[in-house]
Amino acid sequence: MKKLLLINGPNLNRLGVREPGIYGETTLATLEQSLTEFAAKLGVELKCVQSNHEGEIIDQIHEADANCEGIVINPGAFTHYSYAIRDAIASISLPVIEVHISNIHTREEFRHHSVTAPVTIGQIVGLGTYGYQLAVLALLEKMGGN
Ligand code: CA2
Repeated sequence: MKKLLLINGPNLNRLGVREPGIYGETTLATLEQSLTEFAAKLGVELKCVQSNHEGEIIDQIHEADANCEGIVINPGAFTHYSYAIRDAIASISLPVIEVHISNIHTREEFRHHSVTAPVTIGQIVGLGTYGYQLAVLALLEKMGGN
């Protein structure tokens, strides 16, 4: 069975708790459960992790290189400045897709730039939590369908 890793970065454990106008009303637990079910229907085992810590995210990326076939990552605010997470993604051989729930290009200037996107195969922004499903589909396509 194909294995994918979902990584959600800092503050995404607050989904559905605050700022529903920007991030929607879906909680992280609901997002992880529905994406796991969506992936299972496609014959994919999805492991879900969330961390508020840069080093933990880097460790997860390294470990996935040996255990998974692709990564969906929302690095949260680390997107905009973490060269360490960028280097971790560049250090592995898996396809990685970056997802942002909000449209980072219509928000504050500092959110417009991603230092991690250039080392991913693609970035999905502004489509809410649906973006995670699209990322799973795109990874499957990249891996040769199912
Ligand atoms: O749009 C996204 O998915 C972001 O990655 C979310 C990050 C933000 O720093 C990025 O610029 C864009 C922040 C996640 C914070 O999530 C919250 C959820 C509910 C309430 C407060 C924060």
